[in-house]
Amino acid sequence: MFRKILIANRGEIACRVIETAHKLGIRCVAVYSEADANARHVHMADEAFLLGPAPSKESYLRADKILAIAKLSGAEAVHPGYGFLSENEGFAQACAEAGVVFIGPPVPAIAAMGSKSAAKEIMTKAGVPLVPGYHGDNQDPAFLQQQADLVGYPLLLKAAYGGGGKGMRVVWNSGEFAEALAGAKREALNGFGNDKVLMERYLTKPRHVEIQVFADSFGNAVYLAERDCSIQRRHQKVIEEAPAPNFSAEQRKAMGEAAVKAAQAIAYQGAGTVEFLFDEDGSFYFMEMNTRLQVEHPVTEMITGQDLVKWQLLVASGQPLPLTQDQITIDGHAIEVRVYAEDPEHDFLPATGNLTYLRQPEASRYVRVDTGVVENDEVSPFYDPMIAKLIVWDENRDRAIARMLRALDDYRIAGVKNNLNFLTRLVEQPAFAKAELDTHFIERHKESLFAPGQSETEQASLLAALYLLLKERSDNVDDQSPWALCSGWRLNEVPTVSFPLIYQDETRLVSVSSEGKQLSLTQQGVTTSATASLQGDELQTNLNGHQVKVRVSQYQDIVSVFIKHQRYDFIYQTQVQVVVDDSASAGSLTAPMNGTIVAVMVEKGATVSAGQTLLVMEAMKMEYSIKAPKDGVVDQLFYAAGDLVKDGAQLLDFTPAD
Ligand code: MV4
Repeated sequence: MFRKILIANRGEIACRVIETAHKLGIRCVAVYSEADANARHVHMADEAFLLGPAPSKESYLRADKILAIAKLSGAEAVHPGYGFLSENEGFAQACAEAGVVFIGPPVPAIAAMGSKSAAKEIMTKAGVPLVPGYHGDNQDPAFLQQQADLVGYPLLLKAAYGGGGKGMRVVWNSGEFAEALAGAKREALNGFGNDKVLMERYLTKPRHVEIQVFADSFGNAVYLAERDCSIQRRHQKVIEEAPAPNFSAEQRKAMGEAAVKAAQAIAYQGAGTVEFLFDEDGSFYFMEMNTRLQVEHPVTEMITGQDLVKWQLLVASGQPLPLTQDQITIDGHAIEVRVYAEDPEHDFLPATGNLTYLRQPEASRYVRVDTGVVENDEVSPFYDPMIAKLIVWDENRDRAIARMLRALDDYRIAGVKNNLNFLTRLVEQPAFAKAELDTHFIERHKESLFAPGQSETEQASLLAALYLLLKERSDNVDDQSPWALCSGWRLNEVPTVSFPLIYQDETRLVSVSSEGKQLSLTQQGVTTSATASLQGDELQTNLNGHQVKVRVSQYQDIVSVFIKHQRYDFIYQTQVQVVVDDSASAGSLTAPMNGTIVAVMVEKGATVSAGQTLLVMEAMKMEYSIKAPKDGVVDQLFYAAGDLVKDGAQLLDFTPAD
């Protein structure tokens, strides 16, 4: 086994690889860009080297630098993770030439799968089923039209060197073909520098089912069940699960054996994935083979109990596969969702920013979180905005869904827009429970997936106000200053304290008054009686007899209330108006709480009018304006800016005009 490896990647997959390597006693060398100097993968590694500036081209794609670092650090092998250099033939070749083991398939196997049409040619010869179509070299438009008419419609044009669904065109009838062909060729040339296309019968409602395969250098090859990855949007997987629902043992075996045949046809070694389209009638067709460890490998690990990174390390170091086909069994059901920094409400625009608050569900035998970030990390615009993969396992699919919903509830992120709420809606879809899966799932259910949720803004703003109130109180209690000896807030001396909270550009005013522990909240004329306690980020409240427990986080002036996987962000304006009760203030004005005088707005002897601000006080992060209750004269001022005042202290002498 290797003593030391280099991980040529970042984020969750770099962390994932380091975890297994460390379990096996292997030292890890990380590489990082300037944006990742403090990243989790760097901290987890035993040593780390700077590659260069943040853009991938200047860092994680610098094959030359990475190899030089491998040599320099004495790493015997390089794990490329997924993305970046993982399927780069040139890099795998350069590793071989430098005497560093590339933890992946042999160079010719990567090369064989690089061209879709060449891959299909190989698979045809190997007897792996393909969608009927044409994928030959003759690209003459008239010839292709002829072939298209033979294949029949609807038909799909694909770029031979394409990927990710780019350069695909559906052709519904013969008359549309010529124009679609020209378009597909143009797109293929622009996108992939080669205008070769292939065509296939178009399957209108397929499932994406892929097989995990593994092969060693002794000619052994096995499959580790399948994954259903049908729930995608724009060729980005969103949910993956294993095993594929409603799959018979016979189907699993047939597809698994076809995948192994595919791997053997290209003398594969290491971890690979063979993708199939699975048609409604139960037939399946080879689509492509991914020559890397995939993002969604954890669902396979959860149902097989195997560590696929360990398998990769074993095979790459020249050892045989740890299990034979007969020894590989599946147990239960696993589901993975990809937690992304993105805005589902705005066409899934990638989001960036600081993860000001990040709470993950607790890991257990049922719940796994694969992530490369920690609280306060930045989601930068330079890389894939995936925050984490949330994976659950249970005895069956129904229970796994329940686990997932609970885990999503326990996942809380503030500071960056994310898809947690969208994922919850997906997993909650009745059609998902019924496993009515195909590649059009999201499109088909978009109405309910994007319907405006039942808004609980009213309740959220009450909770935000309660949080701020209790936070203030506990901050005062924790205070080591002499103020801590005083009774803290005596809210009953404040006729009304208002919390102005801005929610989606609208200000909501929540007024709070208290009598001992009993609080009274008023918002838009509606009064709610409440009691509340705050422990860390957990706010427990009783609102008109309904006990609720929610989590609240605050970052600077943003207060985030989490109610049922929905996040409500309020901007808390710290300028607060204290409406002083007339009768109580005849002759003098007193401090409504312990605090600091921020500004004295009038001079001794000044004639003032009712409502005019006389003093501004600050208590924790809030400012309070002390206003003249009536027209009158300020006879005496007792404090200056910067002075500390105690709750109840007389601030000034005031003589009303009448
Ligand atoms: C297809 C197809 C229907 N019929 N081929 C999309 C990405 C590329 N790897 C293959 N893709 C498809 N090929 C035939 N003959 C439908 C898709 C497809 C798809 C496949 C898997 C997962 C999601 C998809 C979303 C749209 C289209």
